[in-house]
Amino acid sequence: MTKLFASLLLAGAALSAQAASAPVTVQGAWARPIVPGQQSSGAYMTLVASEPLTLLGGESPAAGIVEIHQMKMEGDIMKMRAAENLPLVPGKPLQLAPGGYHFMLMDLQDPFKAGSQIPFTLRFRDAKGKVSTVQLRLPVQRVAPHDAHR
Ligand SMILES: [Cu+2]
Repeated sequence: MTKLFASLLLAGAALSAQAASAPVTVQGAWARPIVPGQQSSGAYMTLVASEPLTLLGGESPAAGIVEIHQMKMEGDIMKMRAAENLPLVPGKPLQLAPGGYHFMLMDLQDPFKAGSQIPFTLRFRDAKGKVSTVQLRLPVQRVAPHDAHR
């Protein structure tokens, strides 16, 4: 494949990603405020896909680096590690919540003050390899929204 052809394909993919929002609903999304000196924040939400999707990651102008992380108890120690992507089973909620999967926001460009909102983009890939996105605004607050699942 020539370089030109490859870049045309990429441009096409970017256009279709903007045209179609991913077939997924996002519930109870929020991000944690930071205290002075803190270098990172976490973002949490519940995702329900209506077709098989893979969560590829997230991005935000408020953070230079966004990674999918997983917290897991290993013996007595809580460990955090990066996950490259997460598969979504249609109709089965995938929870990103404190103590489990979460988005780790690093290289923060925003003070993440309680009461503010952070733009956030989720990126998904469907079974055919097509990439789509969902745009959100994450409320910055100290606790999870209560009525997320009602
Ligand atoms: Cu983390």
